[in-house]
Amino acid sequence: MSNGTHAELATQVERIVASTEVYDIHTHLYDPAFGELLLWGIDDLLVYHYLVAEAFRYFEMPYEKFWGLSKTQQADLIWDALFLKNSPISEACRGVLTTLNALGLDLKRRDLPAVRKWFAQWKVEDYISKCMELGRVRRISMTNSPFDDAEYSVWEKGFKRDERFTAALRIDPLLIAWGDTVPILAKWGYQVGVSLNDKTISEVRRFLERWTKKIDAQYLMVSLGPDFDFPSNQYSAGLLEKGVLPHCHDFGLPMALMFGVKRQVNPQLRLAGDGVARTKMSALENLCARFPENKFLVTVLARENQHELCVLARKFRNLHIFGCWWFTNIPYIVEEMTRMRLELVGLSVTPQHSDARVLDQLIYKWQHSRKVIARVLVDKYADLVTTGWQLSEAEIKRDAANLFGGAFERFCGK
Ligand code: RAT
Ligand code: ZN
Repeated sequence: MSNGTHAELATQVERIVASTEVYDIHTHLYDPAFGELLLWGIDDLLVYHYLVAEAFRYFEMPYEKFWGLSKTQQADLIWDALFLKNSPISEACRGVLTTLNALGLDLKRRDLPAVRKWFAQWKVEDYISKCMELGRVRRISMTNSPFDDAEYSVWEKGFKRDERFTAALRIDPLLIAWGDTVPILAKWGYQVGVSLNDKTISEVRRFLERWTKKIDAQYLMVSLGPDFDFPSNQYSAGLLEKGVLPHCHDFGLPMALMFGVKRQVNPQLRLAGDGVARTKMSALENLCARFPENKFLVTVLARENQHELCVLARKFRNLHIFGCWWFTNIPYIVEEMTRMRLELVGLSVTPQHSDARVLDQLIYKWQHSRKVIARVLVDKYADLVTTGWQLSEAEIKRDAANLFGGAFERFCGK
């Protein structure tokens, strides 16, 4: 067994990483049964909130004027500002081009109407397969919220599931806006009050049980802001401790905690208006220690928290790190985070999820991430090879499969 020259090793690793199919463990995509909730196509690619935030740096119009325009008009303005009047070098802009190029469109022409025409001939069912094939994605985890009216009615009506889409039960309103959520739960027939007494907790658990079963949730999830602390007298801490984590434990499901979003720093930007703030990582440390029988899937948004997160993963095997999320999903930081994780934790991590909101984004998010992950792996393997250690093709494939969903499935106990 020999890994050959450095160039040969690099080619081998890049080939394996490029072809390993991934379980994309966090997206905002939907089973096609959800109809229009599944976004796809050029206009949705262009009005992605990552691009909206960038485009407003060039726009001079009032925010409300932009929001009053049709999706096509908004897309036209973004194309003009971010692709024509300036070179599209940001990661989110580059992503549109990677996607169109992979789909076989001619970018030299810069012809948006022709691109729209090309998309118009697709049927969504075929297009899902096309995007999954180009991104080499085998499964897609949705983000499913019973608190979203459009989604709620589809689940309540029932539908035949597309096996490629798995569900994750998102419960942000329950944990971070408890006061507003109590009347919603009451309207649905749960006997809850604001105070977290035994009756309320058992009703919260009845709600969680119903939705976990209804959607066949693979994990539960929440995004927590910078003020979250544990233990504390916050409702979120109390609900996690008394209701959500016991529920996860009984159903053998991980709880995904996404830390570090500072919501609505600029509400005029709507979905694009959230920011970042550092997280008190002692809260996570306390959760991992206090609930050793629970599993925590964790990603953090602040670059400054990444090292602490890796150290915590070394201390707690009930903690699984995933993804380079949102503002950290730029090649420069993905590389830094991936190196740090592999060097400090090893292969029991999930380096990336796509967070795709538009189906087509699976293509670029995975192409871009694979490139960086391969680069880091080549370096790490090359260091081993200099010691005399050799890696078989099967071993490299095993490692890649773990990084692209295998480690996650093992952590979940699947
Ligand atoms: O990355 C994003 O698209 C954000 O808007 C959020 O949705 C984030 O991913 C989340 O799941 O809260
Ligand atoms: Zn997300």
